[in-house]
Amino acid sequence: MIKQKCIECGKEYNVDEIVYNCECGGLLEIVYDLENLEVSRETFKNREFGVWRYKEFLPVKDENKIISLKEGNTPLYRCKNLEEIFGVKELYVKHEGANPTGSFKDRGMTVGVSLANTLNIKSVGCASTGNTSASLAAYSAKAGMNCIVLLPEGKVALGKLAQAMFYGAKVLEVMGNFDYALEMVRELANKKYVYLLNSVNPFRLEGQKTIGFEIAEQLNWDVPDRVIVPVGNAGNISAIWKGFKEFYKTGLIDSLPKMTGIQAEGANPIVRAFKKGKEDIEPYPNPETVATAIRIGNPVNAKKALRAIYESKGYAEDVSDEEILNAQKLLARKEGIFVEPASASSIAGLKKLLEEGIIDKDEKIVCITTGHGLKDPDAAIRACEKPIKVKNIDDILKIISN
Ligand code: AN7
Repeated sequence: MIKQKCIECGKEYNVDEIVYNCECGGLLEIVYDLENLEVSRETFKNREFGVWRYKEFLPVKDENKIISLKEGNTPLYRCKNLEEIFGVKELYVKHEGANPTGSFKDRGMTVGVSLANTLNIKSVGCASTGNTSASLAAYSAKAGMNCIVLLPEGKVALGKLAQAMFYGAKVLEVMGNFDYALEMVRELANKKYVYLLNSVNPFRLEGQKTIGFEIAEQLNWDVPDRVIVPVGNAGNISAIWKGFKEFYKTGLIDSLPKMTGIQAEGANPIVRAFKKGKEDIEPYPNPETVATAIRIGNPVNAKKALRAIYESKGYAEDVSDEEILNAQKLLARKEGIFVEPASASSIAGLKKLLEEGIIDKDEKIVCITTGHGLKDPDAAIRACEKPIKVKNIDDILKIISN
């Protein structure tokens, strides 16, 4: 039996119950009867790649209810040029920007919106720094649901805003930051105006855990020593860890990676808690960073994320905006991978932790890049020299010969 279970008190809820938190206030997670799950590495072999390849580990069983845009199956790039620059043995980038709407959120939404579909939900909603809204807008459009998204005014990258609008969501700009927008959409959900699809909804994380599954399969079941993840609302790092643990418990893999979370200096409540050895965060009142996707001061999944980091003997570190932008450029110019600023925090974090001696140069490392570079064209253009205007061939020749 698949259940929703409180990570604090253990109280269980059925999959068709609409609850976002336990009555004790704790976060919920989805649990399976893993002991009785009959899977082997061959189970998946002849199936299509993507999130639903791992259906035994997912909570929607009626295939007619599945809303999919063929998410997942993202490339895992071996990054030889960065290996040389950083002096590490084996480095990979798992590029989640290659998903249908350009971020890892699609993995969560295919499961969350499909689950909503099994419940005959008509209206869905979320607060978002941008990517969640773009993804929910797309999946709810395909499902024929109404969609309302609450965005922090003036702080959502242009590509994401364009997506949410174009897929047909009702877009509300909240005069305040993401944390405030999330408070409001949670109130709408509690009053049953919308089904909430932020990552406090544990079904979202079920889709996102397939990042861990894919990494294991793409590396021929030889699990990396470390996975480095950009952290905002802290759902994804929790989800990826859950995925690895489930593959471990069912005997599909025989080791686990150290989960390493990276935040921006201006929005780093999890890093602060980690460095004090705490299980809980103190909300960070006025988050600010160029990486608007992770401009979050009060991450809802902080407890799950901190547990993942402690359990896996991982780490949490913050990086400056300058380090983020430098890493973003380096990844594009040395490996041909264009990611948005938040995504480059995993690369910036790797560099910093190598310099600090926290990460060993002999480790096999996977950095997750969470969103596509085209999401934030303004940030990209700001970081580059202006194009040069030319009138004729002489102008061009002059420039080339300089
Ligand atoms: C590119 O879209 O929170 O730690 O509302 O878009 O799971 O929150 C986005 C988060 C990292 C952080 N990278 O992931 C939203 C939102 C990118 C992101 C994160 C986000 P979580």
